[in-house]
Amino acid sequence: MAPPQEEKSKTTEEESVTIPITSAADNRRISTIAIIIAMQAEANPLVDRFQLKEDLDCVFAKGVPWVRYHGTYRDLNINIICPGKDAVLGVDSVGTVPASLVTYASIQALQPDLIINAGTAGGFQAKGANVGDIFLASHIAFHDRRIPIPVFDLYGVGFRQAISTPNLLKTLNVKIGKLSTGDSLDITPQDEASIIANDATIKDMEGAAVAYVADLLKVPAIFVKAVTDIVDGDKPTTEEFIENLAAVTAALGGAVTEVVDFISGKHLSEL
Ligand code: FMC
Repeated sequence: MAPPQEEKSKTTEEESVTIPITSAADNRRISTIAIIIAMQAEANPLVDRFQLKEDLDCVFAKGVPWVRYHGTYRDLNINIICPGKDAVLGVDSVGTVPASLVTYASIQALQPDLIINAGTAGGFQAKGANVGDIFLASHIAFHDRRIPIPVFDLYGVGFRQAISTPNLLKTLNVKIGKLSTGDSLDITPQDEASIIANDATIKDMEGAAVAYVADLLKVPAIFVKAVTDIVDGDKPTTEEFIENLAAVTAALGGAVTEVVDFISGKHLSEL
């Protein structure tokens, strides 16, 4: 997660976080990528596009619902990992706990050169987000881990930076913004205050958990998020999310394909 060429980041929040300089060893040609996706509907277009096969002889612990699709696309060894369906309720295992577990297990099992966390998100129109927009997250933080004790407060926010990808940004038709993560689809007034403090443009339920684990294990990560709903708009989030999910996941699939096409044949420093 270390941004190349930056020793320290800029805002007050970041001042307490020293970010290590990327070592020469980090500048390898990207060969294996792990794409972490929370919902099956978000993964399906990409599984088809890259013609991936489900791993039936699973690399993960026996009995977990986590699903891995894998295959070769161009020169890349591509893995899509979903936390799968809740064993009791049968719904996608969204949220930070499953996301951090699958990220950890995927890094241990696959040793990826790069993690891509792809998914849908809510967007703030006051910060320039529209339904269907694709964002690359520059920074990631939590908005529902309130610990009002000095230093623990910063730990709760868990501020991280994605690797810097200036060339990817120049090439793709995407926006850049800060991402804030919490374990709820809805938003409370306290969440809203934290999201504003995080200066976030988009809001999801997994990004900061993936960022935490990627940073922990020193694997570079990027975050591709497609906006399904406008958080500060008139429509109720759940209705808008469901209404737009199919179209927006198709757009997400297209964007992640472009990202993967761009990554193919490149070193980390070329992103
Ligand atoms: N708030 C939080 N999460 C989401 C969102 C919003 N307005 N829109 N879409 C999402 C994402 C989350 O990351 C979950 O994976 C899923 O979609 C909603 O349960």
